[in-house]
Amino acid sequence: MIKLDLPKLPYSLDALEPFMSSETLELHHGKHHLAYVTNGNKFIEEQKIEESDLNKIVINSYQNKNAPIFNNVSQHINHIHFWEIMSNNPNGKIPSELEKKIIDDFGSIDQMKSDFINAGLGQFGSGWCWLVLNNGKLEITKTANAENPIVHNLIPLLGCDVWEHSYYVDYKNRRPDYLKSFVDNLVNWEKVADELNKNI
Ligand code: MN3
Repeated sequence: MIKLDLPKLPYSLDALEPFMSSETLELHHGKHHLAYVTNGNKFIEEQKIEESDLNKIVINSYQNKNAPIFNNVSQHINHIHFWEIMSNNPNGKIPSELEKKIIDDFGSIDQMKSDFINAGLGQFGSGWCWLVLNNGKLEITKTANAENPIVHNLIPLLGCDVWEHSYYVDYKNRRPDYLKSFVDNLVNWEKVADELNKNI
C-alpha cells in the first residue's frame, strides 16, 4: 500500500522572502501539506487503496467521487508541484523555447501573465490557477479546491495555490498582489520549461 510522505522543501524556509515569508512556508508546508499527507494516509489505509501511482489515485478518486481520498491525495500532488515550481526569481528570465511557445499561444508574455492572474482572481473561494498543456497548446485554467488539471486530461506546467493559507500572512486579503508577485518573482521558469519539454 502506498504511503504519502511530506517532501522536504527544495530550499530553506526563508528562501522566498520577501515575496513569500518563512512564516507562510512553515505553516503551509509544515501544517497544511502535512495534514493532507496524514489524512491521505489514514484514508488510503482505511479504504485499502491498492493503486500506487499517485496521479492514477487522483483520477480514479475524482471519477468515483471518493472525496476523502481525492481531496487529500490531489492536494498532496498539488503541493509537491507548488514547492518545486517556485524559486526566488524576481523578473526571472524565461528560457527561450518556452518564451517562444508562450508568445505563439498567447501573443505575449504579459498576456499570459495577465490571463494567469485573472484566472486566480476569478476562482471564487479556494483553488488553483494553472498554465497547462492541452493537446500541445498552452492554456490558462483554474480549478476549485483540490482539483488538479490531470482530471480534465490537461498537463499542469505551473500552478499557483490561491487558498487563503497561501497568502494571508503576507498579503492579507490582497489576492491580486499575491498573484502578481507570484508570476513576477516566484516562478522557477527553468522548471516550467522542463515540464514543457517532458510533455511536448
Ligand atoms: Mn495550499
